[in-house]
Amino acid sequence: MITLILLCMLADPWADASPAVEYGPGAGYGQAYYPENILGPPDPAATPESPSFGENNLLTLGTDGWVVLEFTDNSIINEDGADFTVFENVMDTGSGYFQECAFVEVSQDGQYWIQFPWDATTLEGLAGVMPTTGEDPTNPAVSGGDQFDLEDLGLDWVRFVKLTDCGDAVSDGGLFDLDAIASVNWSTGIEKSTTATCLSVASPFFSSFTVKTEDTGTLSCYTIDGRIAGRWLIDEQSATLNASSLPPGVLFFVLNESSFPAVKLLD
Ligand SMILES: [Ca+2]
Ligand SMILES: [Ca+2]
Ligand SMILES: [Ca+2]
Ligand SMILES: [Ca+2]
Repeated sequence: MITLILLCMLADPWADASPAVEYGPGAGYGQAYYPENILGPPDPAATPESPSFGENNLLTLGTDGWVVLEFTDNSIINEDGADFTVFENVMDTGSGYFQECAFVEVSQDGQYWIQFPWDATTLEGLAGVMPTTGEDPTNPAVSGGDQFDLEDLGLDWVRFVKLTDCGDAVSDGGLFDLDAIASVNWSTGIEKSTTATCLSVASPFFSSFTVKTEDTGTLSCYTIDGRIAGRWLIDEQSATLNASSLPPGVLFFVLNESSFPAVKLLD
């Protein structure tokens, strides 16, 4: 069995990409700045009394509109307490909060989604409820925004978050304006393991990796077109190797090729 743990040195806790969006009626605000205005940290100038504004900071989804955010250099993982925070431009008006809400779903593969349970009366389980403080966005004790705990869904980790404007399902102030999502508990490692002698990896962003194997021997790395990209002698059951010379794209790692069935090409 080989286990590869791929580590990225340049990871951050923020959402890194937005692979899909569908706007609803009333959308438009912030579209010229999408997706940069919903990636990275929340607006550092935001306070409860003077929340974020400006199309470079916010994206309005429109009635029933939705957007998917992807974490490509980190995963959100389940550890004690809240695991990520969603920031909207909720305003403290002095007589209450002006709230525009969204449903929150998470996914490991971007295909299968699980929604956080929500309550239309208390707004619990929705995003767009609590204002942003401007303090450390990765610390739920001070950050404000709306926290979500993967424990509630029985998930160990996710890499996608989907926000859907509540439309008419919730009696709120209007249209949800997304500022950012911050991971609270996160990991830069992506673990792949196999009981076979070969596994493939499609991530070009890792800068080092750890190999764990029950067998020692020679680990070879090939590109998808069969060129050798790296070869290492694994003489301990755990070794950390530098990946900086590996090309991007799909890579195949084979432990002890002699144990790999030979293929003969016919011409
Ligand atoms: Ca990130
Ligand atoms: Ca948790
Ligand atoms: Ca708003
Ligand atoms: Ca933003």
